Amino acid sequence: MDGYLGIIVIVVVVALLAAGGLFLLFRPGGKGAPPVEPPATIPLPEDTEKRPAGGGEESEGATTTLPPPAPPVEVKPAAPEVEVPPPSAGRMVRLRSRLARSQSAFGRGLLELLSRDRLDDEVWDEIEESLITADVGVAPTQMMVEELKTKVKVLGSRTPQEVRGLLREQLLAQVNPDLDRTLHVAKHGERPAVVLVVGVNGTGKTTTTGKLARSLVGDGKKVVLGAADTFRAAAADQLQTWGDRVGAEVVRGPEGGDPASVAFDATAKGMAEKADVVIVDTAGRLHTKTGLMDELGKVKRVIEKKATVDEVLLVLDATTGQNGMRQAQVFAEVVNITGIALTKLDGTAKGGIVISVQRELGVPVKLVGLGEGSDDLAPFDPEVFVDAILGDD
Ligand SMILES: Nc1nc2c(ncn2[C@@H]2O[C@H](COP(=O)(O)OP(=O)(O)O)[C@@H](O)[C@H]2O)c(=O)[nH]1
Ligand SMILES: [Mg+2]
Repeated sequence: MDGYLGIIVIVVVVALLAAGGLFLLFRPGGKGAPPVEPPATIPLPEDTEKRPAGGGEESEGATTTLPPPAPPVEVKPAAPEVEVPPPSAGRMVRLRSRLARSQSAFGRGLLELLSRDRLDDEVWDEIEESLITADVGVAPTQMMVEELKTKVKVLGSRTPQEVRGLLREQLLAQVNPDLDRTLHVAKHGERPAVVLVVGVNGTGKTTTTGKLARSLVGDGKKVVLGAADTFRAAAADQLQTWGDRVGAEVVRGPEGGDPASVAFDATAKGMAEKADVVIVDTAGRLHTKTGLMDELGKVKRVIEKKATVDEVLLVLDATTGQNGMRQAQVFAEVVNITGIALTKLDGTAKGGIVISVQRELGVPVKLVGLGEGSDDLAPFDPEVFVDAILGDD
C-alpha cells in the first residue's frame, strides 16, 4: 500500500510539474504557442503586443510565482487541422517522373535493341529476355516479339521515331487501354458505395486505403473508413492517422475482434452519416485458403446485409514479382476481385507486371502506388505508363 501511495504522490507531482511546463510552453508569446489573434472588432491600443495576454493578472496583485495548474483554455493548441487533398485527376501525369525513373532503363534497352541495323536471332533473344526480366510474362512476351518481327520486316530500315512508335503500339496493346478502369464509388441513392481492400500483408493495403480516402475526399466525397484488420492494434492506429488528416471517420473494433463486425459497423456508420464511400481495410493473413475464404467471405456477406460491395481491390506489391502474383491468385480464388491496386511501382524496374497481372487475374489495374507520400496514388493511365517507359521522343 505504501508503495502505491508513493507512486500516486510521484504521479501527482509529475502531473503538476508537467502542467506548469505546458503553461510556460504554450503561454501566449511563448515558444510553441500559436499566435493569439486579438478580436478584429475591438480597437486596440498601440502597445497591445507587449502586454501579457489573459487579462493582465500581474497588475491585479495576484501571485505570479506559481503557475496555474492548467493552461488557459484559449491558448490550447488547436485541434489537428483537416487537410484538403488534391483531386485524383491528372495524378499519373504528375507522378510520371517516378515511373520514368524506375522504368526507363527497360524502355531504353528495348529501343536500343530494336534500332539496330541487323536484327538477328541473338538480338531478338535479347529483346525477349529484356521483356521477361521486366515481368511482362512469357505468353505476352512471345506475342509481342512475333508482332514486332513482322512489323520490322515490313518497315525495313527504321527511324528512331518509327521504332518508338512500333514499341509503343505493342506495349499499349498488351496493357490494354480498352479495359474499364473506373473505380466504382458512386453512391446508390442514400446508400454509400463500399470498397473492400484485400491482399497479402505488407503489400500496402492500409497505405492504399488511406491514400484512396484522401483522393476521394479531394474529389469532394465523404468517406468512412473501416479498420477490419483487427489482428494488430497498430493497423487501426495507422488507418486512424490517415482518416484524421482528411476528416474521414474511422470505425474500429477491439484488437483481435471480429473483422466482419467492424466491416458491418463501418457500413452502418457510412449509411447513418450519409457518406459517399465506405472503404474497408482488411488483414492479409495467408493462413489457409479456407481460413481466408471464411474470413473475407464473412466480411463481404455482412456488408451485403446493408449495402453492396462495389469494388474489391486487390493490393499487389509490384516489387514481389511472380511470387507476389501467386499469393494474389489465392485471393482472387476466394473473393471476386474487381480491380488491382499495384503498389511500389516507383521501386521496381519490373513494370511489365502490369501486363502479366491483368492477364493472369483477368482484372484491370485501376490504381498505382508511386511512392510513400500521401498523394502518391494515381488512377492508372495506360498511355502515361507506356510513355514513361519509353521516355520522351
Ligand atoms: N515506395 C512505396 N512504398 C509503398 C507504397 N505503398 C505502400 N508502401 C509502403 O509499404 C509498406 C507497407 O504498407 P502497409 O499499408 O502497412 O501494408 P499492409 O500490411 O498491406 O497494410 C509501408 O512502409 C508503406 O509506406 C508505394 O506505392 N510506394
Ligand atoms: Mg495493413
